[in-house]
Amino acid sequence: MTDHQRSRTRTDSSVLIIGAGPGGIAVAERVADLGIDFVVVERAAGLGGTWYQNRYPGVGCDVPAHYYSYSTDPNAAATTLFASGAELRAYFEDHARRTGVAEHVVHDTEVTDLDWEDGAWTVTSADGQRTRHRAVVGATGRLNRAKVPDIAGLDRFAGVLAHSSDWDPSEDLAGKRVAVVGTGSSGAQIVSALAGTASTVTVFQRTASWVMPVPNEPIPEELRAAMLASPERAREQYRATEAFVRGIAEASIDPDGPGARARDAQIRAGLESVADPALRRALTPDYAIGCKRIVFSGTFLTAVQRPDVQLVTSRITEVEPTGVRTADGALHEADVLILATGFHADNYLRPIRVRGADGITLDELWADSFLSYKSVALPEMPNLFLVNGPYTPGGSTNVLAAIEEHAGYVVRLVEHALTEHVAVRPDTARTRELLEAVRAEARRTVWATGGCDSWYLDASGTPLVSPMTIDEVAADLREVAWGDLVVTPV
Ligand code: N01
Repeated sequence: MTDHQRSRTRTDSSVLIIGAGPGGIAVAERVADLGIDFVVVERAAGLGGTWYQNRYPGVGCDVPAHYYSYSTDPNAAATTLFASGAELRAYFEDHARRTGVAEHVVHDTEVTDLDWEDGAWTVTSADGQRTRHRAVVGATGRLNRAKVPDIAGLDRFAGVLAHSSDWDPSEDLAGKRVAVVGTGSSGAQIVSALAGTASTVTVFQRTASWVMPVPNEPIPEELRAAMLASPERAREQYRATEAFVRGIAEASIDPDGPGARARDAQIRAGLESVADPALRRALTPDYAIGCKRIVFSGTFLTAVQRPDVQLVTSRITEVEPTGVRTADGALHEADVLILATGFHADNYLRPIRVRGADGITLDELWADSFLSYKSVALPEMPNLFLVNGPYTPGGSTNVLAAIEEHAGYVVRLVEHALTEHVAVRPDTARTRELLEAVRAEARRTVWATGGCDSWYLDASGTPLVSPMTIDEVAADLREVAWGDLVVTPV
């Protein structure tokens, strides 16, 4: 962080955006284009959200870089098919600087309370500062509150212990005995990166993941140079990659289609390549492909076959000072323990305390279900909007593409609220009606019927992700359905 950033402070403004990750930057850029005054608050010291926060070994994105970028600014600088965390951080930082958004970000500021009072939001941060804003946009992301498992003895571990998202990259793992809990996307990336560097890697698998074995090929230098030289060529590449990714992503919601058959054949062929039948059996999930998010990795299945990598499927009973004890009685000694155990994916804006119209809180609003209008607005919460809110499309999709649609729509509502001096919120009954349709459809998808548990699901087992395609989201958000909204003067 520069001193310039450190000295910036938050002041009253028309719009406050919470989060300077991919979502917050997308919203800020559009608000700035309209000449509206705004501020972005970010709890971290830098830009990029998840890509700023996550520094674990091997961190990267499982959506190809040429598509995992803003459609107006494809990532031409990426050096590999799937960009590393560092390249993504650089991309989002660079985009925020070039668009001027970075100048509006106040770092190291964690919002704790949002209170709707006298036609505007009072925003309180952890340092006690309060500011007033006519509209607030929550762009807090979904996967940023670490889920630390409740394993006995964790606090007694004598070595280095960290959740994947809190990993300190200056930690040298060469020659260390590393234990990794979890085999989701993060765990698979960590194991792949450490195999051959650490002296041993022990990976604790509670549930196997289906793995799509796509190699992370370098981007040919001629293509990279052509994209850097020509925005038109970069956009062409974005579109081509978009078509490829959507084919795979949409297989989750059309499990009988040709896309799903091709996807499944590739996944099963990868598994067949595991030479040891016992290891292959251990790595074979007992639920439908696509039920949990598929792990995209061209290296994980190779890594777990190495002699210095051990896959442990016996249940963890306890962590002891020197290692991890499993139900079969074995103690797996380790110098380092990395918890790749996922996130509290149903937090959304929380733990921010939100108090809307007539004092209703977000926890009260969400007591039965995650009531939200088209993932972007909340009943009873005037002029509070979201990107990547509940029921954003899921399943190997490119969340950035959904975020762009959300940002465009939200900014239209913000502009209307500010120019007309009104408060905009969705009608509660209409929101409930629309949501029930989404939830009923989501309950028919593989995420709910595939025989697994995952971070897609709410406590009732209903997916919190929508089975809509990006095109359907775009069509749904093309026009503002004013009849669904309650608009009152402020
Ligand atoms: O987390 P996860 P993640 N004992 O929740 C296991 C995105 N992401 O950080 O399946 C033993 O998927 C748990 O086991 P089980 C991406 O969307 C993207 O890996 O619950 N094991 C599971 O194996 C991804 O889907 C990239 O039985 C325990 C693992 O920990 C999402 O983030 C990269 C346990 C958690 O898997 C989350 O991925 C990384 C316990 N007590 C992440 N508790 C990209 O490439 C949990 N587990 C974009």
